[in-house]
Amino acid sequence: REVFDWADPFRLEEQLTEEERLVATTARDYAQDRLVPRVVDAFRNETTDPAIFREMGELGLLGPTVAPAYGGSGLGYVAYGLIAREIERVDSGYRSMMSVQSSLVMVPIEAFGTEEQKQRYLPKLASGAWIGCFGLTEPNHGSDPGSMVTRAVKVAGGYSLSGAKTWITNAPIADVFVVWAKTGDGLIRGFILEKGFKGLSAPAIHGKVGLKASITGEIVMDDVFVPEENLLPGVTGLKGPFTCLNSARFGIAWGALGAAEDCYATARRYVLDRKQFGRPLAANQLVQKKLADMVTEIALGLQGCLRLGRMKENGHPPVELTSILKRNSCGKALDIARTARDMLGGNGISDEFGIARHLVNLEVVNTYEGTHDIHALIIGRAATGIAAFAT
Ligand code: TGC
Ligand code: FAD
Repeated sequence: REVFDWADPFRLEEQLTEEERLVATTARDYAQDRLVPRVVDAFRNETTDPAIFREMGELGLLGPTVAPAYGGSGLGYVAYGLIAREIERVDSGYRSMMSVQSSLVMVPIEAFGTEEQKQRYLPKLASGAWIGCFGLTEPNHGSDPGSMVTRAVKVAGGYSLSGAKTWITNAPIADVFVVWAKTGDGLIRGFILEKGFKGLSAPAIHGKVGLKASITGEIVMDDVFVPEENLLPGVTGLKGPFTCLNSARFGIAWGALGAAEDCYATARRYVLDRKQFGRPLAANQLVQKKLADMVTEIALGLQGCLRLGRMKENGHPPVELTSILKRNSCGKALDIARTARDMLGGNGISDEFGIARHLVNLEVVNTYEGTHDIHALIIGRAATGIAAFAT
């Protein structure tokens, strides 16, 4: 009979195209060879190496859904998911850096920008020469971005932006800022700001307990003049930022499972090697059940991600499918990381084994891009027709 593959039970690999397999191998080799050696130190010391963007850009890992005419690779959504999975197998912070650049900055410029904006920004973002960030969340408006108070007042030749965004990935090292603000008519519009614009600053937020290899900051705007040509003309309303989030949340659904796979593989190896009471920990029924639960959730979750990726490549599936998978992957990955941490006993607490780092990272991943419960409410609204979060 055919042999069970503990690392790929449903043979995801076989369901990929030749090109997708190549992308996954490229991303995995890069992540294992270049990111693994850096991650413990980066996490311990809260350092983010901006060179990572250029390295990823050289390998074509940035903007995989963006057209080659603008420097993207045009490989598609499954390729994007596979990249996220391989990078997050090492650390969610590195995936965060990549997915903000690819989905939250490049996607809106390609989808809603002018030809001039696409030519000016996308090739430099794709190569990693420029780093991007995405400002939606405000100090008093996180799950409810529609209530944002950042304002864009029309002035001669452009707009004057005032307000503050917080918890913004990449902000302190960003060259390009995609910022969402309300204009005089109360509509949300997207603006592209550049480092050095007068009145714009991006102080770092320190003291995070998770995602420490990825720098986070605020975006503070004090009457920042933004020329008319830096307005994203192609969209108004929450549809703008949510279109970007659809793409990033899809990547997170794959990425969180990459982190879960690393926890599962580490725990499996550990319980096979480690002996207590005269035999391997893996010989105990309780331990085997934990591994069985892990591989079941990972394998089913990845099949869901692949299915949604194919649907996205063939059309516009309901956005609630992304909520199902973002929520499921993050919640299940968190459970898996907690269980794996326990299976390593005291060693599970050491950052040398990576599991505790995945665990605290996944707490963040479960929160950003829509919390676990907010995605439940999005799915619940679609299932019932009643919006539980509306007044
Ligand atoms: P709602 O009435 O549902 O929608 C308003 C308008 O938006 C449209 N829309 C979407 N369009 C495209 N894609 C989607 N997923 C969309 N969802 C909604 C909708 O059709 C409507 O358009 P129109 O033309 O009719 O006006 O808006 P609501 O205010 O009721 O929404 C509530 C809720 C809870 C669903 C929403 O606010 C939400 O998703 N909140 C979560 C906020 C969030 O995810 N923030 C993420 C910030 S970015 C981030 O975390 C980056 S971390 C990245 C990293 O480091 O990796
Ligand atoms: P709140 O919205 O205040 O929620 C607090 C709690 O209340 C949560 O449990 C939530 O589920 C619950 N809750 C809220 N409303 C309801 C309701 N109606 N019913 C039931 N429960 C509810 N944002 C960006 O714009 N760009 C970024 O690059 C970015 N990067 C981030 C990086 C990090 C490290 C972190 C931590 C966050 C980042 N965020 C970013 C912000 C992130 O998207 C928000 O933290 C997230 O959307 C939640 O918003 P909040 O923190 O204001 O929590």
